[in-house]
Amino acid sequence: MTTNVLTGHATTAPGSRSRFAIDVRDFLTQRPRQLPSRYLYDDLGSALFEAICRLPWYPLTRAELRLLETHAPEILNAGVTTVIELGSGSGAKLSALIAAAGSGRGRLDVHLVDVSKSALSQASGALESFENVRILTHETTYEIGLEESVLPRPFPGRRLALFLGSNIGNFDPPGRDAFLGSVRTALDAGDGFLLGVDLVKPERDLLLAYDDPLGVTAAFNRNLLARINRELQGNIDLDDFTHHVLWNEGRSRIEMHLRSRRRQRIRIREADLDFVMAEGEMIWTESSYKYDPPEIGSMLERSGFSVRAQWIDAAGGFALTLAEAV
Ligand code: AVI
Repeated sequence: MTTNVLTGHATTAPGSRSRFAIDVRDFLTQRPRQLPSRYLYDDLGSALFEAICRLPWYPLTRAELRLLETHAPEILNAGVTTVIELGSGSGAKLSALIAAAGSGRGRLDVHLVDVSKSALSQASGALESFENVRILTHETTYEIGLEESVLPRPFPGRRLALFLGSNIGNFDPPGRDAFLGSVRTALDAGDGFLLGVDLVKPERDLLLAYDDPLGVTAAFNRNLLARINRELQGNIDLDDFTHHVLWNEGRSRIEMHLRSRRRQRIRIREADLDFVMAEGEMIWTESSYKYDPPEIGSMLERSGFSVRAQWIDAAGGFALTLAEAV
């Protein structure tokens, strides 16, 4: 089976529309047909994802926030002088962390890395009222942003890289290990890495989180087809596709698909594509891997980190792991 190579949930950078066209062509002609999940996040997709994070059936965001607030003084102790958040989103989590760290925290340089300009300006706004915090933004991919962030070390102290929201779950295992390796390479021994990961939980709860009764996740998924129509001049009738979610227990991942309701011909002019989909045929749009707490420690250790603490939110089935580069 061809693997869906993912680089996180970032919006495509401006001007990369032809990359989108190339990827749509490459991935839709593979078997199984697929689309990279990063393209789910255009403006509407990002707004729908924000709404998902508020749904009662999607506990990840609230669970992670509880853990960040509870353990902030340990996470952001006085030795940390540089924070690098990979995929800053709205900045709400980092704000909560800094606020809850209280007076124990010293002066901070905060690097926000995101491909979305609007996410960076929202996150900068959320952080600007903190004293002794200097904000530096990097409108680029995780990997490039990380390299840029570690270049200047204006004052002594440790760096702390954050990768929250279980974004690691959207990487397939080889991509995940490559990503963790690149984080480790960018950091110095003694620097910290905080990783938020969603845990394996009962199938019923997982399916509800990704196929919510309000249909917000279905809209998030089908919006990818609307984006293809709009940006690449596709002729896809959204009503001809349903949101389909399954728990692949063997691979420990939730899979999101778009299932064709009938045999239909799809034309996407800008991607130079014209093909027929059979009734019931699917387009695989996202994988969301779920882990057990010990597996998180093992993957970090394999990548050159040593686990310093792991905190679990049992109600939300979520783990926050603090590791140190060794
Ligand atoms: C961004 N990412 C961690 C989310 C997840 O849970 O895999 C994306 C998402 N897809 C459907 N709901 C949320």
